[in-house]
Amino acid sequence: MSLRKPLILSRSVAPSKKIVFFFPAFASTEATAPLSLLAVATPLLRAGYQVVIIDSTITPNFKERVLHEVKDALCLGISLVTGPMIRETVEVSRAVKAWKKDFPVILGGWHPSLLPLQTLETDFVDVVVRGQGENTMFEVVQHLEDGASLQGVSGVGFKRDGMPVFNPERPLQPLAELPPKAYELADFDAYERICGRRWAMYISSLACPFNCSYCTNAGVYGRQWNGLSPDQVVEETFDITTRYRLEMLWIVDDNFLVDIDRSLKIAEGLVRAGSTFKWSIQATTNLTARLSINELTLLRRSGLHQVCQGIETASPTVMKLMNKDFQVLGDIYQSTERCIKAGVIPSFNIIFGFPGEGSKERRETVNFMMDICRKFPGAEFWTNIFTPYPGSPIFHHTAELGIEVPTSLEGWADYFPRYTVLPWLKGSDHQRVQTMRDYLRIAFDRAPIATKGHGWFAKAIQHLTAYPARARLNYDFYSFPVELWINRQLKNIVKLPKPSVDAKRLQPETAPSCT
Ligand code: B12
Ligand code: SF4
Repeated sequence: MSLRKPLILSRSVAPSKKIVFFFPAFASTEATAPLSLLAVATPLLRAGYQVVIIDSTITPNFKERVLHEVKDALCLGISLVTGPMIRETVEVSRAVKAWKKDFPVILGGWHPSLLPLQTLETDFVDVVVRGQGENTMFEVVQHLEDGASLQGVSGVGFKRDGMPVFNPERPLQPLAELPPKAYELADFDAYERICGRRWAMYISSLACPFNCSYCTNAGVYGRQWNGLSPDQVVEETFDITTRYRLEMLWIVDDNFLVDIDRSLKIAEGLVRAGSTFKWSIQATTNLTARLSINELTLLRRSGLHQVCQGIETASPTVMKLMNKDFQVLGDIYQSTERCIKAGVIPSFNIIFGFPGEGSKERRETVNFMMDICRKFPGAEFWTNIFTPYPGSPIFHHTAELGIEVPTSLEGWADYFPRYTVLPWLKGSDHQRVQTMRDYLRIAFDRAPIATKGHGWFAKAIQHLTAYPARARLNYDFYSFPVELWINRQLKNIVKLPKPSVDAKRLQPETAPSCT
């Protein structure tokens, strides 16, 4: 006899074994299967449920597809992070609710985890899953199938008589205790048609021991770094890349190098296994700096081709404000040199407009970027504008910083570091920084991790505009941006790889997420 409490979500169809997931477009051409949903799918598949994933990036008629698939399904799960993904989340959920008001819509991922109450207060959201979703979603599905209340399912927020109810959080599980991701659900052919590369994401460790003030990581994972054993990583990555003929894996760990010994053992294992795929990692600059040239060479031999690092600022004042005391600029020069020598691309992220960054501090950062790129051709930078994410330490100070934060789920859709306008960086100042960022883009070569770059013609034109762009950055002069105009024209002539099937074009600018 079931001791579970009565229904919270009334259901007018017979229980189904089919679960539909939707992954909204994330405004990047770096397209591959969403790891979050592949993770959540495994326990369901193992228990005999049918799982359908509809990823908007490879499905232009995604709304119709979702509406079609939910007809005989038990529930709809959506994965999202803060920002533009919310737009399609709203569109699809509203369409489903218009079809059947009591069809369960479950939201999971970083945004619902960080703002669970506000998310649950949205009319079309029935359940939010906070934190790791593998076991929580499985239990939610079982309860829905049994017609039971979600009371007692840890990690879940749901509605009772229209009022939000939150169960206690589910304790974090180490990665090694979680099941492998269901890569078999991924349509790698479709993703390849979008971005020109056949690749996947893989995760080998969770969390990060640091607590940068703009980062949400500590808020979710509590700085409790834990990783898979080298043997497991080697075995799984070798298997996935062989089975699905992948040329590349993007290891999305927040800080892959926390255990350097583990990293080197993974490299040794991959060399021994004779692997041929390329892989890229995210790591902090201080840990990359600990790698000797021999160690980097070993990593390179094993396929590592890029280390993505979040420098974020070169101003000592701002670095302190960001709580990045672990970072030493001098070390970055040395490790960049070693990376380039070993054949590993050092790729860096920068945040402009952090509170406390004035024009002097911004100049220090731009000078540093240019110095690195000039001294070490091959090093690359990606820039963003500071955006205080919920869950990050600095988010608690938004009111005193004069930043108005959205008060509803839908309001967060425009929250995106590509465009962020801040009280201290708006109007012509904001425009100037955006133009400067455009010049930084064309001044030095850089390639997105997971899309095929432009051809030789585009590169040649870019090189022609690179030199005047560098001069402008030197003189901090951005009026009459003719080189940017030339580049835009070029983008219109030389198209990115065009998908041959029904795939949707997204904005070409990519924004790798780095530590
Ligand atoms: C890979 C990645 C990307 C890739 C995504 C590629 C792709 N094809 O999916 C790209 C480069 C596009 C990207 C872009 C951005 N990203 Co990003 N990204 C990541 C990264 C490194 C890994 C995500 C991942 O797959 N993790 C592995 C999976 C298994 O974990 P997961 O996603 O957390 O999923 C688990 C739970 O959240 C939950 N869950 C997730 N979805 C669902 C759904 C349901 C129904 C359920 C029940 C559970 C559930 O269960 C899963 C298994 O436990 C994370 C950092 C991180 N540690 O996760 C940042 C992260 C998600 N990104 C972040 C940000 C800020 C961005 C950008 C804004 C960066 C930028 N500068 O532009 C953009 C936004 C893009 C957009 N949506 O509009 C933040 C999000 C913060 C927030 N508040 O939402 C993160 C957390 C980084 C950070 N520490 O700040 N990103
Ligand atoms: S920004 Fe990177 S280094 Fe800093 S806490 Fe987040 S994951 Fe760690």
